[in-house]
Amino acid sequence: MAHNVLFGNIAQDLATEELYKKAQTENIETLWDRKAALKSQCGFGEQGVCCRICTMGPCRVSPIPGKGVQRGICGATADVIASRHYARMVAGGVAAHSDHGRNIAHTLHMVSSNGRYQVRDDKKLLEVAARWGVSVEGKDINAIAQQVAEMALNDFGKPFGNLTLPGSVPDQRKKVWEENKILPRAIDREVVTIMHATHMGCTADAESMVNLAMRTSLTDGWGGSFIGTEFSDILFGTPVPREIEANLGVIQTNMVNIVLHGHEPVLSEMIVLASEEPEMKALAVKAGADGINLVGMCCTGNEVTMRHGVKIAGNFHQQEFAVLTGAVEAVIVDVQCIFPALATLTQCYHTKFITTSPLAKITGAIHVEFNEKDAFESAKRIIREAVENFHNRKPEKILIPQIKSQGMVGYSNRAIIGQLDRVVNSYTHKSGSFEPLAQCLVSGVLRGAVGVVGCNNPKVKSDYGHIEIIKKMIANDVIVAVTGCAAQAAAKAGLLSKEAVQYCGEGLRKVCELADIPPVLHMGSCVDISRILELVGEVAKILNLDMSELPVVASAPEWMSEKAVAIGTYAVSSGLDTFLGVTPPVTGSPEVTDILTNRMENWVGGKFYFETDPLQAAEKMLARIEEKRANVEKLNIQRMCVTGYDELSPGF
Ligand code: SF4
Ligand code: MSK
Repeated sequence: MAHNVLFGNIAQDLATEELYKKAQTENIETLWDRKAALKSQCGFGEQGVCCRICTMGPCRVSPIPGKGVQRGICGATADVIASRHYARMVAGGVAAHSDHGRNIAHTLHMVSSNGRYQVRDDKKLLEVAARWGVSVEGKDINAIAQQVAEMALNDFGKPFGNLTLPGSVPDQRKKVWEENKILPRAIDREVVTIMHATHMGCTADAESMVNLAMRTSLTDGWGGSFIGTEFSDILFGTPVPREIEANLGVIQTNMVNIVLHGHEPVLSEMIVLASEEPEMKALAVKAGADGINLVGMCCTGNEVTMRHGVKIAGNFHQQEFAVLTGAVEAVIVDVQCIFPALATLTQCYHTKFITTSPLAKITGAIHVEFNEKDAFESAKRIIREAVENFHNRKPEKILIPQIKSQGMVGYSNRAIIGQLDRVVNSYTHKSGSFEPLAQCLVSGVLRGAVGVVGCNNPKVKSDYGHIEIIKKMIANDVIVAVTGCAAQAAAKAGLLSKEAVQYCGEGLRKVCELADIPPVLHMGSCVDISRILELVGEVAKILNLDMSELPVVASAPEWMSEKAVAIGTYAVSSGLDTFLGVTPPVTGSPEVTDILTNRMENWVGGKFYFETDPLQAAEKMLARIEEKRANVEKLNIQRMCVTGYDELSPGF
């Protein structure tokens, strides 16, 4: 097999580069080789003008107006084809995130006082019960949890009415959604509506198509993902700040190494619990290891690092490289972002590739079905498979790059408020809110805030986009919230560490030192972008502004999945400009491109920017933040006495 990718060009982090060299020496194929083997990718597909919705096609139409074939056999234009494809991507992403939320809701419904799934955060449950209108008087905590779970599950398929929106949505935003007819209905219904509307012979109008996609996307951010996050916190605990390590150097030579990869915390929580059992540890020692070393990858990695401090092995593009260390006994996966390539790759080593979800069976993997009803026993079975594999290691194949970084994770909104309260004078300031953050934004000590989220994509050198954008933001006093694989990129680059204040502008540095936080806040997994929505919504409410008026933007520098299209669309629909570092497959339609990057702003106050150069993107983000600052600078906010922040808020 030919390796066509030059060393030094694939990833920002040296651990991956080191292992890519090993792959070349051992003649092992990775994503980079498969990317190179594809040579040029299909231009029609890349621009979104290939339709295969019915079997009269596939129809490829010209991306250039007036030149070449302008219509598919049914008469669909590039605008129709590209907008339908975009809407289907949104529906796919919403379905994945929301089904994740649904699974967590089902798990919440299973809680009992003596079972493996229990309510770990009563306070959060009571807050959530209030939002769902569940009366708690005289009820046992498990009964409350079950009723809350039922209410949420009904929101997926209720026949009438709208989605139960969280209280963090400002009234101004709801009005925008009403005016634009994008106030979402039941989650499943919106996904089905897109599948129906994009069927052959339905919507053939780009504006209407994008409008439907926007409504559907909102059921993800403020629905399925929101439920996923809140219910995970109730079940497994609301994250608190903790120090962790990240990168492939967290894999250890003398331990049974188990990579947890995928998305949902239901299985991984049980694996963490089971791995701590003396029986499991004894088994590992008996096998000749010092113990069991769980490490995380992608969003499962984010879930378990936030709640248990499980070390992060890496992000999306490192899943193959973890196996290439030759020291991984098992890769255990549930759903989403799993390379089928792991099945063949793991056969080159002793690594067992274990799938656990009926939704993500992979040819060549060992399937050990995870069953929530006997969750703990399933988890132990899976760990046993890994431990018993330890003796199959081939020492000559082991190479663990000695590269890792330290950083802080676990900044749930409750944790952020807790940090802010440390510097609040409780006599004059209502503690327990984002007010200090709002003040810092108004005064200009913080110029703005940005959410940097999303995946890796081989169209971009891994992590390069994430890191360049984050560095530029913090240098300009813009605080950064990260989730998903962007968060792990930041962790590997040391940007989640409190020492990263050295890269900050003066204002952000002072805020971080006072609140004792890093300038880049790890807020969790991809579904946890709902935490960012909640935070932005609450700050907007404090300032009596709409979310679109805040100096806040979103960025997905290296996105690749349909989920990211859903996220970007709900971010824009929530009023946040969203900067995409990989151009979505719509540019074959000037109409759809114009809607997404221009006209959407007239509808909802936010729009997409397509900018593949991260340095250019960063400049545009800063310019947009400065533009939106006018909305907060005109606010005549009564000066609030906030110890420590006083010196930062001279304008109050
Ligand atoms: Fe071609 Fe129209 Fe069928 Fe699409 S729906 S494949 S454009 S005939
Ligand atoms: S895991 S969706 S590669 S962020 Fe959420 Fe990473 Fe993107 Fe998967």
